[in-house]
Amino acid sequence: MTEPKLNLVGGQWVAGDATPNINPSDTSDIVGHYARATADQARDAIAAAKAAFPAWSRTTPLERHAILRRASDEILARKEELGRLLSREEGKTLAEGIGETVRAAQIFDYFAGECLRPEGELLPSVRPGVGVEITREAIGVVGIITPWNFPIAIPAWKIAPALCHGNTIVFKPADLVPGCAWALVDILHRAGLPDGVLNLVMGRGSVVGKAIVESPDVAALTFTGSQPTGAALAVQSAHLMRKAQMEMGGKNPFVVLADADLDVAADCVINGAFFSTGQRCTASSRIIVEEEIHDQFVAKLAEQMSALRVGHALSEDTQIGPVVDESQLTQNEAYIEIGKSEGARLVGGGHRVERDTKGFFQMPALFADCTNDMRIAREEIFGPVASVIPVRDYDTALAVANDTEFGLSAGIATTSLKYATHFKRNAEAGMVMVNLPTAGVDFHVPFGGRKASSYGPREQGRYAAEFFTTVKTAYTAA
Ligand code: UN1
Repeated sequence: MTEPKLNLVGGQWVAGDATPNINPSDTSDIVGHYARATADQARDAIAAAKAAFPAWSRTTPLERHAILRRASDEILARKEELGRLLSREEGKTLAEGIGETVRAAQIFDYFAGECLRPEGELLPSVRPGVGVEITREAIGVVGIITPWNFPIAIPAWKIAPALCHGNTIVFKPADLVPGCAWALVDILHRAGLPDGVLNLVMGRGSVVGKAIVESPDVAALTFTGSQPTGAALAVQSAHLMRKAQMEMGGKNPFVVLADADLDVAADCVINGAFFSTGQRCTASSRIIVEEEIHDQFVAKLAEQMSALRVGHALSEDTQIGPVVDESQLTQNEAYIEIGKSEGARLVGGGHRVERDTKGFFQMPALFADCTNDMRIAREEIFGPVASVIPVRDYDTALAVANDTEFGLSAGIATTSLKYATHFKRNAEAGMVMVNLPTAGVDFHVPFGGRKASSYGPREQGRYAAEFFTTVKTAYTAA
């Protein structure tokens, strides 16, 4: 067994049950051993974060900037190594792993800059002889709970703004992918964060997550993960009068109009639905296609899909890595059966494939002849499975796109300015993509959705301040 990587509590690395981190491309490959924290350690971490808050929240913008900059530089300098670690523990391809690592570096770079752009307003009162100042203050201890599908980017886009705005952190990464989380915390610790400002507690939601979400000392909670968990955490946060930011599921539509450039449309669908093994909350899972081009488009997709290379995440020619683990793969397969039993036509894919190593390999699956009321068109599958829904015209396409409990991302392929403009205005989603995949977003602009997809203020870019600060209005008699 390799020396286990430990949790960071109050600036000390503390031991816990060492658990193997297994490579989904090759289950005989142990990425490393990581200590699972206990509930008591999580509580110690919260206490440490609380104790560190007064001093950290009063550091100068320049002090915080320097630390975030150093972290960004180190992540970028180590992008090959960290990208490889990411692909090894999560299963996305090496190109995707390195790309995500670069994105994490860019996020720290962006928020290093944000440290130097504090905002405030100074204005006259409506009363004579009184001045008003509006400032933003740090909130306190932020609980950060992240999913397994973006092991470095999502921790980065929660940790960077939390630190930038002067908060302290208790961070629980997904149990399946502690590797990148540990590396990121190690980098920030060495970059000069004072003890207790960033605490790492790896482990299970039922133990570590529970201790965090139940603590009244956690002043704000930011979570990305499944819809039912996020909804429960939002309710619990309301009871504690705590700020909550929940990024949950999606059932993202991608509309293909008859006037679309079908090469562009097919690229958007293949990328949006199947890259990163479909394991993105922004993945396109409902492909809504105008009847006029339906058969031609489905045939085109089927042809491109059969050429997709599924395999070991670290093999150079792999385009789609494995599913993250056995239970996710079993769930994907269950949905394939549900789709068939609902009367959808499986155009291709969905079956397990064997490779040189033992991993969770599944061919991407496409269903045709779907209706929007089928379970495969309503429930988030979180795997490489997409459903094609034929529609008569644009108006029906828009109605079907919006007929979902979710509202994260919505895409359209069209060459018509009229339809593109109408779709941008009328899609009930937080993010709209025209001739681009529904997944794959910039780091400097708001991220988030509507309806059951998101709860609370947007993440990323300047808008992150809405969640990571609280506004103060101060009146002074002259
Ligand atoms: C992206 O599409 O680039 O968990 C990011 C997720 C999202 C991130 C998607 N929160 O899949």
